[in-house]
This record gives sequence, structure tokens and C-alpha cells, in this order.
Amino acid sequence: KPVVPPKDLETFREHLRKSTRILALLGAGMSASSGLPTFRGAGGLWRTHEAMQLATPEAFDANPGLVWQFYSYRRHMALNAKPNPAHYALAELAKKKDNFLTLSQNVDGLSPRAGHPSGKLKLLHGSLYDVKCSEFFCSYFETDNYTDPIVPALAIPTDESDPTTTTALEARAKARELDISDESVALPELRIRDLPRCPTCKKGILRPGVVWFGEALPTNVMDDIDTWIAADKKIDLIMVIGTSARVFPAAGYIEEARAKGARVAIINMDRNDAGKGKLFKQDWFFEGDAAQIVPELLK
Ligand code: BJW
Ligand code: ZN
Repeated sequence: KPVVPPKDLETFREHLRKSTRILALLGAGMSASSGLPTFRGAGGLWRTHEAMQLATPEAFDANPGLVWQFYSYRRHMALNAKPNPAHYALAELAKKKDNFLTLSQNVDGLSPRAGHPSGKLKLLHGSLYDVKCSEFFCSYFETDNYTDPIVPALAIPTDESDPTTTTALEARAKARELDISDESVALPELRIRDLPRCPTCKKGILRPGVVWFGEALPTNVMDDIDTWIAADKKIDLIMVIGTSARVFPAAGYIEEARAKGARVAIINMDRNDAGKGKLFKQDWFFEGDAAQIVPELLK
């Protein structure tokens, strides 16, 4: 049974074939089938904390150890996750279409790993593998830091109590990583001196190079997007994949594209989410798992 209504599939593919200026806006639902949790709804809770509450400068100031445990866990999960068919299909489309730009809110690195051309990929909310100094006076910034854990104190605790083992060495080899997103798993309280420290100013604690609530998106990223949008008076299509489209300025690009004539295609698991009510007659809503639908649409 096809996942997408054949009539919609046909009209979408026809429009895509004719489209020369295309945007894609990605959210956490794009990576859901790679096993990475989304922010809102089920899975949006990390231990007793809402993921949204941890993604703030206030949370980091109040408890940098806890916020680092959250991000260290997410880095570990993302490094061990694989891009799914939606990442690969979109990467192929990006290679094929000259005038194409993906705006990703995701920080997990799965689009680059699927081979998405980097010049056509704008990371609105930064990356889990960027690291920067948390002191306002210090400009230390590092990209492509894949060290996991970034400092020993952030290693995921393991269970070495496998009863079938006899030696400590064997026990360590069979140790299972504990799921620290589950609040019943004990988590050490970290001291400031356990956290990664800035090599430049030697004073600041390092922090993930992601964009928290109330923080500005990277200026060069915003400028590149503005330039791309302004380069022509029309845009043909925007694909909105796996995002609740509630966070600005990211969500604002849907209306910006529409104002330039773009037809909107929403791919989302939840028919009540992602502004379905705001869709026009000429738009599409494809309900279901992005990992299934996106490859189908782009076939
Ligand atoms: C599936 C699926 C499957 C599931 N297949 N689908 C205008 C109006 C009101 C407020 C504002 C405004 N402009 C700015 C604001 C304030 C604020 C904001 O937007 N607030 C709103 C919540 C109201 N914005 C900001 O603060 C931004 N900064 C800013 O505006 O700065 C101004 C400034 C200028 C100059 C100086 C200083 C300041 C920054 C926003 C940063 C957002 N950061 C986060 C964390 C990033 C790091 C991290 O990853 O931890 O970004 S928050 C979080 O939300 C994360 C995400 O990228 C982002 C969006 O979430 P997303 O991806 O949509 O996930 P979900 O969970 O919401 O949705 C998943 C969807 O997938 C659902 O629809 C599911 O149904 C679906 N799904 N499985 C397909 N298998
Ligand atoms: Zn520093």
C-alpha cells in the first residue's frame, strides 16, 4: 500500500520536476526515525526536564553540569545514529537541483553525513559538534569536535554487573551503557572543574555551539539565506519536513517563500501539527514518517 495518496504524489512530482528554485526547511521529525527524539510531545522529556527548558542560556547559567550532561548525551546518540532514507533522498535532490537550499534546524549532523552538499545546507541552530566559550568577552570557537565524551566526566555511566562475568576485565567488556535520559538512572552531579574549559581565556566553561532561546541565529547563516531569497523574485517550492514550525525565525521562512509564490509541501507525522490549518488549496500535506515519505516523493 503506497504511503502517499497517488493523486497528491503525482501533482507534487509534476510541480517538483518544473521547480527550479527550491527550499527545504527541516526539523527534528526528519531525524526521528534515526532514533533521535524530537523536542515537543512524546520524547520531549529528558529525565524530569523538558528539552525546551534545557535549551536556554538561563539553564546553562544555573546548572552547566546538567545542561552539558544533556548535550553530551545528545552528541553521543547522534554520533551513533545513522542518516535515514529521508536524509539521503534530500541530499540527492540538493545535488541535482542547481538552485536549492536546505534550512535545517537540526544540530545532529545527519544531513552532512548523508552527503548533502554543504554549500546548499544552512544550519539555523548551529551544531552539536561546534563548541564555543561561554564568556561574552571571549571569541573561542571550534568546529567538528567529535570527541565523545568531550571530557571524561561526561562519559555515559555503564552497568558492569553482568552476572555471567568472572573478571573485572570481562565485566567491563560486557558493560551496557545506561540510558541517562531515564530519570531512574543515577547521574553524578558535576563540579565546574569537571566541565570542558576554554583553552584561550582559560576562564570560561565551553558550551555547545547551538542556538538557545533568546539567542541570535548565526549572522552569516541569516545573511546567506537572505541573499539566496533576494536573488530572484520567485521561489517555486518549499518542503517543510518534520518540524512543528513554532520556533522563529526558522518558521518565518515558510511565509517568506510563500510571499514569493512558493507552493508549500508539509511532511509531518501529525496531521494536527505543523500549521496544517494554514495550508492553501495549492499546497500539499503528506502525513507520516519522513523517512518513508520523503524518498517516495523524491523518487
Ligand atoms: C515527524 C516524525 C517523523 C515526529 N516524520 N515528522 C516571533 C514570535 C514569537 C516568539 C519569537 C518570535 N521571534 C523570536 C521569538 C522567540 C523564540 C521563539 O521562536 N519562540 C517560540 C517558541 C514562540 N526564538 C528565539 O529565541 C530564536 N532567537 C531569536 O529570535 O533571537 C532574536 C535575537 C536577535 C538579536 C539578538 C538576540 C536575539 C532562537 C531559537 C532557537 C531554538 N533553539 C532550539 C534548540 C537548539 C539546540 C538543541 O538542539 O538543543 O532549536 S529549541 C528547539 O526547537 C530546537 C529546534 O531546532 C527547534 C524547532 O523544533 P522542531 O525541530 O520543529 O521540533 P519539534 O519537536 O517541535 O517538532 C517535531 C515535529 O516533527 C512535530 O511536528 C512532529 O509531529 C514531527 N514528527 N516524528 C515526520 N518520523
Ligand atoms: Zn574563552
